[in-house]
Amino acid sequence: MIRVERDGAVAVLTLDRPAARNALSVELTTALELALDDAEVDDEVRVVLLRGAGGDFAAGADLKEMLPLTEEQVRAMDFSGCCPRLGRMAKPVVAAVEGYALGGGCELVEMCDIVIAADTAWFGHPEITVGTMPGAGGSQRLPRAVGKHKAMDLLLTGRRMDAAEAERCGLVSRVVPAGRLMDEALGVARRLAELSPAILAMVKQSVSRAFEPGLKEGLAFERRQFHRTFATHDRREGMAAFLERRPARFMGA
Ligand code: CO8
Repeated sequence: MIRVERDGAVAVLTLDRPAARNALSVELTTALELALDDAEVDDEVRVVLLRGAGGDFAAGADLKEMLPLTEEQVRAMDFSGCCPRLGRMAKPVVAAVEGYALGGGCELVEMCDIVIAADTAWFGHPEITVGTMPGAGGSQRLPRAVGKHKAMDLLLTGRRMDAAEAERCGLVSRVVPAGRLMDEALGVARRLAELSPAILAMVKQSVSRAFEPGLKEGLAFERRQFHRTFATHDRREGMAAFLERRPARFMGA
Protein backbone atom coordinates (compact mmCIF):
# COMPACT_ATOMS: atom_id res chain seq x y z
CA MET A 1 0.00 0.00 0.00
CA ILE A 2 2.97 2.30 0.68
CA ARG A 3 6.13 1.85 -1.33
CA VAL A 4 9.21 3.18 0.44
CA GLU A 5 12.32 3.88 -1.63
CA ARG A 6 15.48 5.86 -1.01
CA ASP A 7 17.16 8.32 -3.32
CA GLY A 8 20.24 9.31 -1.30
CA ALA A 9 18.90 11.24 1.69
CA VAL A 10 15.41 11.50 0.18
CA ALA A 11 12.77 8.99 1.33
CA VAL A 12 10.34 8.54 -1.56
CA LEU A 13 6.95 7.37 -0.26
CA THR A 14 4.43 6.22 -2.87
CA LEU A 15 0.72 5.79 -2.12
CA ASP A 16 0.25 2.53 -3.96
CA ARG A 17 -3.36 1.52 -4.38
CA PRO A 18 -3.97 2.49 -8.00
CA ALA A 19 -7.08 0.33 -8.55
CA ALA A 20 -8.94 2.62 -6.11
CA ARG A 21 -7.17 5.82 -7.24
CA ASN A 22 -5.02 5.51 -4.08
CA ALA A 23 -8.12 6.07 -1.90
CA LEU A 24 -7.02 6.43 1.72
CA SER A 25 -8.16 3.21 3.37
CA VAL A 26 -7.37 2.64 7.05
CA GLU A 27 -4.72 0.11 5.98
CA LEU A 28 -3.08 2.64 3.65
CA THR A 29 -3.13 5.54 6.11
CA THR A 30 -1.77 3.32 8.89
CA ALA A 31 1.09 2.22 6.62
CA LEU A 32 1.74 5.85 5.67
CA GLU A 33 1.86 6.85 9.31
CA LEU A 34 4.44 4.14 10.06
CA ALA A 35 6.54 5.11 7.02
CA LEU A 36 6.49 8.76 8.15
CA ASP A 37 7.49 7.76 11.69
CA ASP A 38 10.42 5.78 10.24
CA ALA A 39 11.52 8.65 8.01
CA GLU A 40 11.35 11.10 10.90
CA VAL A 41 13.67 9.10 13.16
CA ASP A 42 16.08 7.87 10.46
CA ASP A 43 19.12 10.14 10.59
CA GLU A 44 19.99 9.25 7.01
CA VAL A 45 16.70 10.71 5.76
CA ARG A 46 16.68 14.48 5.38
CA VAL A 47 13.67 15.02 3.14
CA VAL A 48 10.46 13.13 2.34
CA LEU A 49 8.92 13.06 -1.12
CA LEU A 50 5.28 11.94 -1.29
CA ARG A 51 3.58 10.83 -4.50
CA GLY A 52 0.89 8.48 -5.79
CA ALA A 53 1.15 5.42 -8.02
CA GLY A 54 -0.71 4.82 -11.28
CA GLY A 55 -1.17 8.42 -12.42
CA ASP A 56 -3.12 9.82 -9.42
CA PHE A 57 -2.12 11.28 -6.08
CA ALA A 58 -5.15 10.18 -4.00
CA ALA A 59 -8.93 10.37 -4.54
CA GLY A 60 -9.71 10.92 -0.87
CA ALA A 61 -10.82 8.84 2.05
CA ASP A 62 -12.08 5.37 1.18
CA LEU A 63 -15.81 5.78 0.59
CA LYS A 64 -16.48 2.04 0.64
CA GLU A 65 -14.96 1.76 4.11
CA MET A 66 -16.66 4.91 5.39
CA LEU A 67 -20.21 4.16 4.22
CA PRO A 68 -21.20 1.79 7.09
CA LEU A 69 -19.47 3.72 9.89
CA THR A 70 -21.63 5.25 12.63
CA GLU A 71 -21.01 8.45 14.56
CA GLU A 72 -20.14 6.39 17.66
CA GLN A 73 -17.55 4.39 15.71
CA VAL A 74 -15.83 7.39 14.11
CA ARG A 75 -15.70 9.16 17.48
CA ALA A 76 -14.23 6.10 19.18
CA MET A 77 -11.59 5.74 16.44
CA ASP A 78 -11.05 9.53 16.21
CA PHE A 79 -11.40 8.79 12.52
CA SER A 80 -10.12 11.38 10.03
CA GLY A 81 -10.12 9.40 6.78
CA CYS A 82 -6.63 10.69 6.24
CA CYS A 83 -3.17 10.78 7.86
CA PRO A 84 -2.82 13.74 10.26
CA ARG A 85 0.73 12.54 11.12
CA LEU A 86 1.95 14.20 7.92
CA GLY A 87 1.04 17.62 9.30
CA ARG A 88 3.33 17.06 12.29
CA MET A 89 6.49 16.16 10.32
CA ALA A 90 9.58 18.07 11.40
CA LYS A 91 11.51 17.17 8.23
CA PRO A 92 10.59 18.92 4.99
CA VAL A 93 8.04 17.14 2.80
CA VAL A 94 7.76 17.66 -0.96
CA ALA A 95 4.59 16.52 -2.76
CA ALA A 96 4.68 15.37 -6.39
CA VAL A 97 1.08 15.52 -7.62
CA GLU A 98 -0.41 14.16 -10.83
CA GLY A 99 -3.98 13.14 -11.59
CA TYR A 100 -6.50 13.55 -8.80
CA ALA A 101 -5.76 14.98 -5.34
CA LEU A 102 -9.26 15.09 -3.85
CA GLY A 103 -10.73 15.20 -0.35
CA GLY A 104 -8.26 13.53 2.00
CA GLY A 105 -5.79 13.46 -0.92
CA CYS A 106 -5.97 17.25 -1.11
CA GLU A 107 -5.58 17.41 2.67
CA LEU A 108 -2.31 15.47 2.34
CA VAL A 109 -1.16 18.06 -0.21
CA GLU A 110 -2.11 20.87 2.19
CA MET A 111 0.09 19.27 4.89
CA CYS A 112 3.18 19.17 2.62
CA ASP A 113 5.74 21.99 2.47
CA ILE A 114 6.51 22.30 -1.25
CA VAL A 115 3.98 21.11 -3.82
CA ILE A 116 5.12 20.30 -7.36
CA ALA A 117 2.17 19.55 -9.65
CA ALA A 118 1.96 18.09 -13.13
CA ASP A 119 0.01 20.32 -15.51
CA THR A 120 -2.57 17.51 -15.68
CA ALA A 121 -3.29 17.47 -11.92
CA TRP A 122 -6.70 18.19 -10.39
CA PHE A 123 -7.36 19.38 -6.85
CA GLY A 124 -10.56 19.65 -4.87
CA HIS A 125 -12.66 18.93 -1.84
CA PRO A 126 -15.70 16.93 -3.05
CA GLU A 127 -16.65 15.88 0.50
CA ILE A 128 -19.81 18.03 0.40
CA THR A 129 -21.02 16.10 -2.65
CA VAL A 130 -20.88 12.85 -0.68
CA GLY A 131 -22.58 14.36 2.39
CA THR A 132 -19.56 14.97 4.57
CA MET A 133 -16.75 17.50 5.07
CA PRO A 134 -13.00 17.57 5.56
CA GLY A 135 -11.81 15.74 8.68
CA ALA A 136 -8.03 16.19 8.49
CA GLY A 137 -7.51 19.92 8.18
CA GLY A 138 -9.05 20.85 4.82
CA SER A 139 -11.28 23.53 6.33
CA GLN A 140 -8.30 24.98 8.21
CA ARG A 141 -5.22 24.64 5.99
CA LEU A 142 -6.95 25.34 2.66
CA PRO A 143 -8.16 28.84 3.65
CA ARG A 144 -4.73 29.58 5.09
CA ALA A 145 -3.21 28.64 1.71
CA VAL A 146 -5.70 30.23 -0.69
CA GLY A 147 -7.80 32.71 1.31
CA LYS A 148 -11.42 32.61 2.47
CA HIS A 149 -13.29 33.12 -0.79
CA LYS A 150 -11.42 30.56 -2.89
CA ALA A 151 -11.63 28.08 0.01
CA MET A 152 -15.38 28.63 0.37
CA ASP A 153 -15.82 28.22 -3.39
CA LEU A 154 -14.00 24.86 -3.31
CA LEU A 155 -15.38 23.51 -0.02
CA LEU A 156 -19.02 24.56 -0.47
CA THR A 157 -19.38 23.55 -4.13
CA GLY A 158 -17.03 20.55 -4.14
CA ARG A 159 -15.77 21.56 -7.60
CA ARG A 160 -12.32 20.59 -8.86
CA MET A 161 -9.64 23.04 -9.98
CA ASP A 162 -6.86 22.36 -12.44
CA ALA A 163 -3.15 22.74 -11.75
CA ALA A 164 -2.94 26.24 -13.26
CA GLU A 165 -5.71 27.54 -10.98
CA ALA A 166 -4.16 25.76 -7.99
CA GLU A 167 -0.84 27.49 -8.67
CA ARG A 168 -2.53 30.88 -9.16
CA CYS A 169 -4.32 30.65 -5.83
CA GLY A 170 -1.29 29.42 -3.89
CA LEU A 171 -2.09 25.76 -3.18
CA VAL A 172 0.71 24.65 -5.50
CA SER A 173 4.33 25.85 -5.50
CA ARG A 174 5.21 25.03 -9.12
CA VAL A 175 3.48 23.46 -12.13
CA VAL A 176 5.60 21.40 -14.53
CA PRO A 177 4.87 19.39 -17.69
CA ALA A 178 3.48 15.98 -16.71
CA GLY A 179 6.42 14.07 -18.15
CA ARG A 180 8.86 16.03 -15.99
CA LEU A 181 7.04 15.71 -12.67
CA MET A 182 9.33 13.25 -10.89
CA ASP A 183 12.53 14.83 -12.25
CA GLU A 184 11.46 18.24 -10.99
CA ALA A 185 10.14 17.04 -7.62
CA LEU A 186 13.21 14.88 -7.00
CA GLY A 187 15.40 17.82 -8.04
CA VAL A 188 13.76 19.98 -5.35
CA ALA A 189 14.03 17.22 -2.73
CA ARG A 190 17.69 16.51 -3.56
CA ARG A 191 18.48 20.24 -3.30
CA LEU A 192 16.91 20.37 0.16
CA ALA A 193 18.89 17.28 1.14
CA GLU A 194 22.14 19.16 0.41
CA LEU A 195 21.24 21.98 2.80
CA SER A 196 21.60 22.06 6.58
CA PRO A 197 18.91 19.84 8.16
CA ALA A 198 19.11 21.91 11.37
CA ILE A 199 18.50 25.21 9.58
CA LEU A 200 15.82 23.69 7.32
CA ALA A 201 13.98 22.59 10.46
CA MET A 202 14.26 26.11 11.91
CA VAL A 203 12.87 27.66 8.72
CA LYS A 204 10.02 25.11 8.56
CA GLN A 205 9.12 25.79 12.20
CA SER A 206 9.16 29.53 11.61
CA VAL A 207 7.02 29.47 8.49
CA SER A 208 4.60 27.07 10.23
CA ARG A 209 4.28 29.61 13.05
CA ALA A 210 2.78 32.05 10.55
CA PHE A 211 -0.15 29.65 10.09
CA GLU A 212 -0.42 28.20 13.58
CA PRO A 213 -2.51 30.70 15.53
CA GLY A 214 -5.85 28.99 16.01
CA LEU A 215 -4.85 25.94 13.94
CA LYS A 216 -4.98 23.41 16.78
CA GLU A 217 -8.42 24.55 17.95
CA GLY A 218 -9.62 24.72 14.34
CA LEU A 219 -8.52 21.15 13.64
CA ALA A 220 -10.26 19.88 16.78
CA PHE A 221 -13.48 21.76 15.90
CA GLU A 222 -13.40 20.46 12.32
CA ARG A 223 -12.90 16.88 13.53
CA ARG A 224 -15.99 17.13 15.78
CA GLN A 225 -18.08 18.52 12.92
CA PHE A 226 -16.78 15.80 10.59
CA HIS A 227 -17.81 13.13 13.10
CA ARG A 228 -21.26 14.73 13.41
CA THR A 229 -21.84 14.26 9.68
CA PHE A 230 -21.81 10.49 10.31
CA ALA A 231 -25.06 10.81 12.28
CA THR A 232 -26.92 12.26 9.28
CA HIS A 233 -29.05 10.65 6.59
CA ASP A 234 -27.34 12.88 4.00
CA ARG A 235 -23.84 11.53 4.70
CA ARG A 236 -25.04 7.95 4.23
CA GLU A 237 -27.03 8.87 1.13
CA GLY A 238 -24.13 10.84 -0.41
CA MET A 239 -21.63 8.01 -0.01
CA ALA A 240 -24.11 5.34 -1.13
CA ALA A 241 -25.00 7.41 -4.21
CA PHE A 242 -21.32 7.73 -5.19
CA LEU A 243 -20.79 4.00 -4.90
CA GLU A 244 -24.03 3.23 -6.77
CA ARG A 245 -23.05 5.80 -9.44
CA ARG A 246 -26.27 7.80 -9.14
CA PRO A 247 -27.13 11.37 -8.09
CA ALA A 248 -27.59 11.85 -4.34
CA ARG A 249 -30.97 12.91 -2.91
CA PHE A 250 -30.16 15.12 0.08
CA MET A 251 -32.96 15.87 2.55
CA GLY A 252 -31.20 18.24 4.92
CA ALA A 253 -30.78 16.04 7.95
N1 CO8 B 1 -12.98 5.70 -2.10
C1 CO8 B 1 -13.09 4.43 -2.53
N2 CO8 B 1 -12.97 4.07 -3.83
C2 CO8 B 1 -12.71 5.06 -4.71
C3 CO8 B 1 -12.58 6.39 -4.34
C4 CO8 B 1 -12.71 6.72 -2.96
N3 CO8 B 1 -12.58 7.96 -2.51
N4 CO8 B 1 -12.32 7.13 -5.44
C5 CO8 B 1 -12.30 6.26 -6.48
N5 CO8 B 1 -12.53 5.02 -6.03
C6 CO8 B 1 -12.62 3.79 -6.83
C7 CO8 B 1 -13.94 3.73 -7.58
O1 CO8 B 1 -14.98 3.23 -6.76
C8 CO8 B 1 -13.56 2.77 -8.70
O2 CO8 B 1 -13.55 1.46 -8.17
P1 CO8 B 1 -14.30 0.25 -8.98
O3 CO8 B 1 -13.54 0.18 -10.29
O4 CO8 B 1 -14.09 -0.91 -8.08
O5 CO8 B 1 -15.73 0.70 -9.16
C9 CO8 B 1 -12.11 3.14 -9.00
O6 CO8 B 1 -11.62 3.81 -7.85
C10 CO8 B 1 -11.95 4.09 -10.18
O7 CO8 B 1 -12.79 5.22 -9.95
P2 CO8 B 1 -13.88 5.72 -11.01
O8 CO8 B 1 -14.43 4.57 -11.78
O9 CO8 B 1 -14.86 6.58 -10.28
O10 CO8 B 1 -12.94 6.59 -11.98
P3 CO8 B 1 -13.30 7.94 -12.76
O11 CO8 B 1 -12.13 8.22 -13.65
O12 CO8 B 1 -14.67 7.86 -13.36
O13 CO8 B 1 -13.35 9.07 -11.61
C11 CO8 B 1 -12.63 10.21 -9.62
C12 CO8 B 1 -12.21 9.33 -10.81
C13 CO8 B 1 -13.02 11.61 -10.13
C14 CO8 B 1 -11.44 10.33 -8.67
C15 CO8 B 1 -13.85 9.57 -8.92
O14 CO8 B 1 -13.51 8.23 -8.61
C16 CO8 B 1 -14.26 10.26 -7.65
O15 CO8 B 1 -14.95 11.28 -7.69
N6 CO8 B 1 -13.86 9.70 -6.48
C17 CO8 B 1 -14.33 10.12 -5.18
C18 CO8 B 1 -13.73 11.42 -4.82
C19 CO8 B 1 -14.29 11.86 -3.48
O16 CO8 B 1 -15.46 12.11 -3.31
N7 CO8 B 1 -13.37 11.99 -2.52
C20 CO8 B 1 -13.71 12.48 -1.24
C21 CO8 B 1 -13.99 11.35 -0.34
S1 CO8 B 1 -14.47 11.96 1.26
C22 CO8 B 1 -12.99 12.47 1.86
O17 CO8 B 1 -11.94 12.31 1.35
C23 CO8 B 1 -13.01 13.23 3.10
C24 CO8 B 1 -13.62 12.56 4.22
C25 CO8 B 1 -13.25 13.39 5.34
C26 CO8 B 1 -12.09 12.74 5.98
C27 CO8 B 1 -10.98 13.65 5.93
C28 CO8 B 1 -9.89 13.05 5.20
C29 CO8 B 1 -10.31 12.26 4.02
